[in-house]
Amino acid sequence: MTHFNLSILFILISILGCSSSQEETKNADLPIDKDATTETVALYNNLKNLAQDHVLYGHQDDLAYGYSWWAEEGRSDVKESTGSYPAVYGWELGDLRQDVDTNLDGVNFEQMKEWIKEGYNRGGIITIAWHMNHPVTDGDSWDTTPGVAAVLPGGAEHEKFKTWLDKFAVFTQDLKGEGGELIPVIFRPYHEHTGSWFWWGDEQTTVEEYVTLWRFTVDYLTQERNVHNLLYAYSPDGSPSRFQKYMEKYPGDDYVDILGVDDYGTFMSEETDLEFLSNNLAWLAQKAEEKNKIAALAETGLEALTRQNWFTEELYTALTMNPEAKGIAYVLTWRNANYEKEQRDHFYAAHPDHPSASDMTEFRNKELILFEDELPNLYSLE
Ligand code: BMA
Repeated sequence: MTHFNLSILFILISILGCSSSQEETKNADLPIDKDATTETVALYNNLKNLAQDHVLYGHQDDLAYGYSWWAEEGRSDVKESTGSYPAVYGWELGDLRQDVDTNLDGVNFEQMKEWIKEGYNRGGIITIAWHMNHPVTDGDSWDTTPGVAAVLPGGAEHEKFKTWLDKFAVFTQDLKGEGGELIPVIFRPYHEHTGSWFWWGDEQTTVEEYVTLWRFTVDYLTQERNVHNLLYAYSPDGSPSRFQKYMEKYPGDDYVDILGVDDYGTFMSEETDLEFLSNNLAWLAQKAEEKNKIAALAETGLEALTRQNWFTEELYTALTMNPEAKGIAYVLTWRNANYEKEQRDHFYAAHPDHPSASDMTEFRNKELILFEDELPNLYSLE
């Protein structure tokens, strides 16, 4: 064969070998994982576009339990209060390391996978946080003994730590949609590290340790475990003294897809500083735009909704007071702990008997806010 014919043959093979998924994603922005699955790339691009006009609403543990029920098919406090499931479903992997089948709040991991599939199949977005156990003391994530140095390469618990990441990798590869495709997940590890209540916290960890922990996690999952259905969300605590440290331990643009923030502090006193939160969200949205990434209010809420109109008067105000704040992609309120099980009012979304249900419905009806039944297809680039 002549050199010319060989070249033609090579070009033909290249064209034929280019899968439809590569074709589909070729003009799209890629997340930090350049081998991310087609659906993950689609979610990244679609969420970024949707954020220009909307903010999606999310709720932690929404399908697993509510204030007055536990693991009942189809139920959701959010749906029963507002008429729709949330657009974003948050899940939690604390205790995954142990040989136990439930997480730290009693949610069964196998059932969790089914709820994740259910939410995804309806078009929702999945995000996972991890109150990871203490690698040295075997305590929980609130054990503030410094622990990061021990899990880094060369550290005494590095091998043990890798087995936890392995468990997580296996968990993520079990998440498949109806067509067998991997379900994209927004992974939000080592959160609120500008506070000092976790073993990876501010006082517990140097800049270098935190950055190395984060980068090791991303590299290990993508390169060693071939996990390619994750977007990575960074979410420092956003209270005044802590928001100033937002970039101090930032792992770098090559390691973060979503610039998030967790903020409960704003709503904890009667003197809530909505303007402060609104300005922080505006700053985040602007930073995300500069970096061609996504911004989010990754965790927030008013425990027990003690101010009935919190959704419209406080949360919505924070999302709109500074017009740039609207640029964030989603907001997630924390879980509705089951009262019978936990004997406390630890809930952050309305439940149908709560007086906030109508206010939450009013929030849902705002043009800016999207719940699940208003979502376009987020998993295709068409
Ligand atoms: C916390 C509380 C805890 C819970 C943990 C993980 O903020 O809700 O009760 O165990 O999140 O879900």
